[in-house]
Amino acid sequence: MTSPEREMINELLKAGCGDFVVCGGARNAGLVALLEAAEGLQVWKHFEERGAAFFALGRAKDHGRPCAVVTTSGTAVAECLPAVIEAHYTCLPLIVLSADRPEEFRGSGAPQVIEQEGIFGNYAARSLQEWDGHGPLHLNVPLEEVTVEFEEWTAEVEGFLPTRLSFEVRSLRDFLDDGVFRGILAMVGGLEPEDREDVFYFLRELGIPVIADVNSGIREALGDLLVAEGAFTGNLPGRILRLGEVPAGRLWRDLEDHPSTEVLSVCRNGLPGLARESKVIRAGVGRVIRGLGPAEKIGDVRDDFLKARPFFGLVDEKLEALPDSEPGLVNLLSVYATTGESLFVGNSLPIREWNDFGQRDTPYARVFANRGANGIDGQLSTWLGATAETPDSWGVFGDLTTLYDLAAPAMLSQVEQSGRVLVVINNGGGRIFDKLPRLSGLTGKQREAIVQPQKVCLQSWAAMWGMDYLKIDKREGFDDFETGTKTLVVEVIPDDSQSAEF
Ligand SMILES: Cc1ncc(C[n+]2csc(CCOP(=O)(O)OP(=O)(O)O)c2C)c(N)n1
Ligand SMILES: [Mg+2]
Repeated sequence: MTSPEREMINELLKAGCGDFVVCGGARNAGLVALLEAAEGLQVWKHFEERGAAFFALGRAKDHGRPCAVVTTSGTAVAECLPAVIEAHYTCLPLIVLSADRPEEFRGSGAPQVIEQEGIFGNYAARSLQEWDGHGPLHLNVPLEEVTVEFEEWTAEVEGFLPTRLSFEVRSLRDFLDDGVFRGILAMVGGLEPEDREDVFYFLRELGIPVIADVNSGIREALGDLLVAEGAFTGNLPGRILRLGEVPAGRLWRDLEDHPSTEVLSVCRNGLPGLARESKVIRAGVGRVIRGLGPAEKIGDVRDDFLKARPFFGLVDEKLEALPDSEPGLVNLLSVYATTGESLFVGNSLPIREWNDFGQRDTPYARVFANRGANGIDGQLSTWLGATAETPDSWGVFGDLTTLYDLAAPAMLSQVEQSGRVLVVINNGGGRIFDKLPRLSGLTGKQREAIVQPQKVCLQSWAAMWGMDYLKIDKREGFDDFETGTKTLVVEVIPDDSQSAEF
């Protein structure tokens, strides 16, 4: 027997998708039932489509192959938009498979009928034929009637073969050759796991200074090459080579106003990440670097920047003097997290503070973040998807970021929980906005509307989802830290007055 449901699933299997997150509904019941009856597929269940789509994005981050979220018709489809956007900018193969009512229902106002066809606009390909595997795909299936199959069957998932990205090494070579005379700084944002080793050895051979974000996965391995971003304020080099995703720090944004610094980006999405003039190579970063062949040391350039090194010394002194400040506690967390198997760093201050204040000696086994559109939505869900099969996983999030994704722990019973640590840095709102110089003159009322201060305690939320809980408001609080078989929520409350001195 063949049904539209069966045909659609077969297409996805051929495209290399063997991982599905299903959300309940009547219109997609045939799809869900078919997937649940299959041998050889991974099927996750969630009731909330926004989180489900981010979870699916996390799965794609984890294994690099497509993962599909399966929704019913109506607003359920629309809930997937934020994750689709994130997948678009990070070039991840997230698939949305949405059940729809037949064409004649469009525009009728009938129950649960919305304009689903093309709802994601330019963010997603609309057919397998136009999909290159480097970003999201939306397949919308109009169903006359729902066909539910009850029999078990065996699914055969084929290999996933995304189109190869360009292979352009010449502009990179030219950029490096010229850099000898102008001074080159490398800025490394998030990297795909398979690119990390190549980037690391390449930078070591070049011997140039590097500002590396924690989600590059190489930050802590760089040793002497790693320099602090703060040291470059007002002291920009002639050239910047950016590898991977857009770096999180201030310096990258400042480049917007410094056109005299030439920038070349090598990244998967081919977007320059700057509105002003710069160059970009759209490519798998590791592949282009391998194509370049052995890199030659760019002799004395590094010496120009050695003066930047002491900057870390100043940071370390402050961390010691202010141990219960937010940076101080983040630093301590960064040491504890080295015992984990993986680390997800949330947006807003967590990723920035980890870059600036995290330990710099021990690389993390696997590191993730969502830096495509810098959203604070879906962060916990993405983390759970990315580490569904990994024990001892650490995720570090802001308080508003956590409050945004309160239903994410619904997935906990389906994922590996042993040694899982969910850290929430509860500084009472979106405190990144207190750091923005442009916002320093706000009145109390204006500040409240932007920072959105809050005073919730996460203990009962932890209990609600069966998670263990530990509250830490000073360094010594870590003495009680112990992971177990259940997820442990660590609510970290920094000392505001110490944080203010940073
Ligand atoms: C979906 C979404 N809404 C709003 C924002 C704007 N935004 C950026 S950071 C932030 C505050 C986050 O607060 P919290 O998670 O507590 O982190 P903190 O700034 O305190 O580190 C907001 C609202 C965003 N990035 N994404
Ligand atoms: Mg906060």
